[in-house]
Amino acid sequence: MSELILHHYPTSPFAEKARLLLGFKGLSWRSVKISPVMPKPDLTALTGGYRKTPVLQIGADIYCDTSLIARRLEQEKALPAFFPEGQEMIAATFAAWADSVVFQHAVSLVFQPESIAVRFGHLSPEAIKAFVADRAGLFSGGSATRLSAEQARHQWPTLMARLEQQLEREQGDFLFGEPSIADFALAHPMWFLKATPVTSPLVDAYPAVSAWFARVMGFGHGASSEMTSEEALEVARIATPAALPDEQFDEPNGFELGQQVFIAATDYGVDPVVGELLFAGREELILRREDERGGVVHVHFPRLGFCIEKR
Ligand SMILES: N[C@@H](CCC(=O)N[C@@H](CS)C(=O)NCC(=O)O)C(=O)O
Repeated sequence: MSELILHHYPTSPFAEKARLLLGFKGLSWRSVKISPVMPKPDLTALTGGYRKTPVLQIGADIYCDTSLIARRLEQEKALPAFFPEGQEMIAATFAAWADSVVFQHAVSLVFQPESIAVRFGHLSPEAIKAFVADRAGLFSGGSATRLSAEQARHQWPTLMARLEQQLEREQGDFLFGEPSIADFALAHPMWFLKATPVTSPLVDAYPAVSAWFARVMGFGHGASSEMTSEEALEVARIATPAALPDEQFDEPNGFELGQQVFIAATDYGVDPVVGELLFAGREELILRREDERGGVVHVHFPRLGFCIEKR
């Protein structure tokens, strides 16, 4: 059986989400550290251009986006579930909202000048400049627009008051009683804010949220051991991609299997990946591509938030 390989870096909130997903399932995994800024030649050799963090690799199968990574981990180990029976839609939809709306608030709050000064205080002015330029590139060409810090500060108390009330009144220990993907998607923006004393009070002021956050973090990260990016490429090169899912689905825009297409995220980090469309299902799209170093790989994307274009 192929190992689970997570390509990530320590300070990434979405990587923290993925690490907690692995911890919740009690899985063992290999950890490949990637750069927080472009270029990422060993990662894009596997993905074909997708640059966001994190990426999950299982042999020669590459999974982009934590919403799909969660579904793949659920296949790996069904219980405890991210999508508890009867709550599949509410959990997934809440998670998508937290991953976009709540996360974008957290980004704007963390990137306020007072916060940047502390968070990036250890970096040289040149390194900060390079990071800011990289993130400007990340956000160019997509549908996501940066929320101003002022608007984020203005709206944050409403989001947190609603959350505090939900958690105070909920019978169980988690957002919707038992844990679900919703908890992990909401926890990583809080984790991002809690990283420095400047933004931490934005979470700490809410006791029910703080107690819930501690419970989610308590799932930990599972057991991991380091792997180099060269080793991960070699794993992909010698592996054969997994069999395609067995699902009947009519592709609504008429794309045909075998066709050469581009797939890209629509919000930000919209770098297109070129390949042969192998599978298009309700939740997932799969491209086949060949890389000089990684060999034949299948790159998996969620349907939601990604687009397909004819090559
Ligand atoms: N929808 C994506 C979002 C991932 C994301 O925004 N990751 C950030 C880091 S937290 C990123 O890619 N930043 C740029 C980079 O790492 O190159 C997911 O769920 O995986």
